[in-house]
Amino acid sequence: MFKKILIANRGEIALRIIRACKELGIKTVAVYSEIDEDSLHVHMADEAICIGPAISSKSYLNIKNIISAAMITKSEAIHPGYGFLSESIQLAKMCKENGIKLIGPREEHIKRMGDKAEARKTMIKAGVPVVPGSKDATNDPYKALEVAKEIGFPVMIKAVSGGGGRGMRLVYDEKDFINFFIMAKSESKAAFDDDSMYVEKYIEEPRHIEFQILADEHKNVIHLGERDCSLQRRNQKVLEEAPCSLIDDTLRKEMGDTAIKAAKAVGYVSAGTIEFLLDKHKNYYFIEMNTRIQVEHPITEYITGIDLIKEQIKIAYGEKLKFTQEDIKINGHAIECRINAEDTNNNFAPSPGMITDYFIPGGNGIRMDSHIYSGYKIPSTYDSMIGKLIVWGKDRQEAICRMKRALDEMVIIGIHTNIDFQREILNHEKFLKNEIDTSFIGKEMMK
Ligand code: MV4
Repeated sequence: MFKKILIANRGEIALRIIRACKELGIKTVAVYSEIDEDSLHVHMADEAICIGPAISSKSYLNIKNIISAAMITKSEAIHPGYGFLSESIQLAKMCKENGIKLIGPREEHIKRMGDKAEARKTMIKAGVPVVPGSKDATNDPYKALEVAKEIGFPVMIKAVSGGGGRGMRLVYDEKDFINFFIMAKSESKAAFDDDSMYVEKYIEEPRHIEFQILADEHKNVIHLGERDCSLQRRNQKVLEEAPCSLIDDTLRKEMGDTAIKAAKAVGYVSAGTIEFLLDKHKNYYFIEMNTRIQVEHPITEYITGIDLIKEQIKIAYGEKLKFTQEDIKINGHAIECRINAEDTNNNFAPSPGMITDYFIPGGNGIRMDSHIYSGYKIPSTYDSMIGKLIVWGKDRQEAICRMKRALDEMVIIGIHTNIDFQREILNHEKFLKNEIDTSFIGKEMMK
């Protein structure tokens, strides 16, 4: 097994990876920016190296400094976590050139799945259902309009280099298409330096369902069930749950087999996520593949009993998966509430600052993945998520009840948080009746 791993991330996911390494007997190296000098991952790691100033481009996105830190500390592998460099082709390249193992997918997988139009083509060839839409990408609004007219409005304009909702635009009426396309294309050019776009039929009020995949370097590929990530605000997930109560065992097997087919079509290795849209008639369509560990991975860990970060590390070391698809059993129901330092009464504005008091909920089936502590100063430099509260229950009702109790116990003094917003969701009649889809937060919670 690896002797030392460098964690190229910060916050709760850096802690999460350090904890998995410690349990595997692996030494850890933390990297941190100047403003993160007192962050918990720095104190928890065996070694820590400052890689630059607060601004991400000069620290957590600074590939040269991260590779140098790995060389200086003789780290055999780098775990990028999620966000930052977790889907960076350049990091994958530099790791390969320097004989450092990147714990995650290979460069060609990141490239192929990072191009969302290419990913569609790969899936069509593999017989994976995709949303009706463009065969090829284009930056020509009139060519795109022809595709839109063929598939029929409403349509979704998407950026080839986008993903996660970035560079996406919904168009209901043909008369708006050209202008919306030109705007989306220029946003994509500005954000990703790529103005290639594609068009899909808009799936009305779908569920956003993602299947967790584990694939080793010996062509073994399994799925660990699904996560329902439909509750999103401005394409940021707010609350996720597993399993999705709309999916019965028959549909789960069918969608899981399709997710495995998608991963095999790519020749994928490591942990990955196949994203589907599930419509009201239970038709499902591939939309994206994420080639990284995801924020919401703990709810899958809770219902399957599998430590996904440890599995990623073992796969990267070349080990075979120790279990087959038949070994994977979904037990109970898990919910994750993202805890953000934001002022929900002030348009969810970030709320950085000093945490003067902090009490973590406890008891049966409660997990709090967070790097905050009493006396910790939340910087304004990075995103506002300060932790994830995850609960497990024998069924959805018990999980909801437990989550409400945990949110009531949680104390975070000194900053604003979205805890009350989470509580409102959990008390909402439509949520309790599981009558939710991707429009729920926009329609029901932002009135
Ligand atoms: C869609 C869609 C409906 N139809 N594509 C959002 C993020 C990215 N993973 C893809 N997403 C979607 N793609 C088609 N053809 C609905 C979503 C979607 C969504 C859209 C608007 C507001 C919230 C959303 C939450 C999840 C998924």
